[in-house]
Amino acid sequence: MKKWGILSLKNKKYPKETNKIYDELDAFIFSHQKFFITTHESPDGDGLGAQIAFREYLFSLGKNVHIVNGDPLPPKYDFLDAENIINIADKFTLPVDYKDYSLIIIDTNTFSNTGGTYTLCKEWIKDFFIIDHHEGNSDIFASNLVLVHASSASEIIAQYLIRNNFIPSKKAATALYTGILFDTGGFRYSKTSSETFLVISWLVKHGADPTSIYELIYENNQLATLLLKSRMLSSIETHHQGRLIYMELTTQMLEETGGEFSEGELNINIPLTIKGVEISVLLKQDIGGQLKVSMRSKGDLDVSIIAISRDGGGHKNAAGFKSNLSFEETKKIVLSDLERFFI
Ligand SMILES: [Mn+2]
Repeated sequence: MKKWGILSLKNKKYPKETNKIYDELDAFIFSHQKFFITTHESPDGDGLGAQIAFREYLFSLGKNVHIVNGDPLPPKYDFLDAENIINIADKFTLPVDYKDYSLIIIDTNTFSNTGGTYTLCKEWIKDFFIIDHHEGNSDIFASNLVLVHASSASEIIAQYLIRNNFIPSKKAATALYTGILFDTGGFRYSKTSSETFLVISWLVKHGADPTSIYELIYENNQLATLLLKSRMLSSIETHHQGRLIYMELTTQMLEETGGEFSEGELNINIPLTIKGVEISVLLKQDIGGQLKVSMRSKGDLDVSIIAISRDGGGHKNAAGFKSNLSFEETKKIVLSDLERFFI
């Protein structure tokens, strides 16, 4: 993937290819009037922030826009959707002219990962456009803006809005800031770049308030979240002399603590704070959901290889896949797959 970003745009060496990438999105927007915007199932701060800001941009161009997601947003993001603009696919009434709509998919490169939205649209949607920063290439065949060096989909959208001289409202700036804050783990993960901070500077200039967003995201937890974390930490097993930590998030833990699945998932990052740990693996299942495997790694250990070999996806240091097997069998498989890193 090519170098890109604000710096790149100012650098005469790169304007052609960078603009070409954005030109495709310009062309897609220009050639359609009506849009649904969606993100992956179990939406996170990044997908939500990006779609809220992108909706505002499309509105400013006089387009018809509906956000339609497969799952509700986690309660801690309610502040992003005070006006209730996010629709859930299984409760959404399609407009009569729904066949005139095209679809913009944000923060996943696989249409089927949009869950309920995929079920709602797959039979009749004619045209869709992917805006994403994940590796893996399931549905990248035609129109897309996939920049794997970007910290987040929100960063890509922000860059695009800057490039198109769009001035975001405080609400849109807050949404994008939240997306970047979430996907960079508070500006810590490896794709956090100088360009990330340039975008952040632009967002703060347009009204995103770092202090209040921090408090809303990180100091607004429920007791149930803490109890769920405690149960998950009790499931920890160490392997390979403490270099790999395995953990579980089961439906039983969710039922007994009342914690949210989306909160529990985030605990996968905790084992990486332990000295000497190189890989963290989490087997997780939401109530009524499918068993999923998430992997996090440090440095050059590329866990996306394992995820892609099992029909999943992700980045070098953060990847996952779905499993139709039991917890016990899935655990056996993933631990065996990961042995290659410890030979
Ligand atoms: Mn993301």
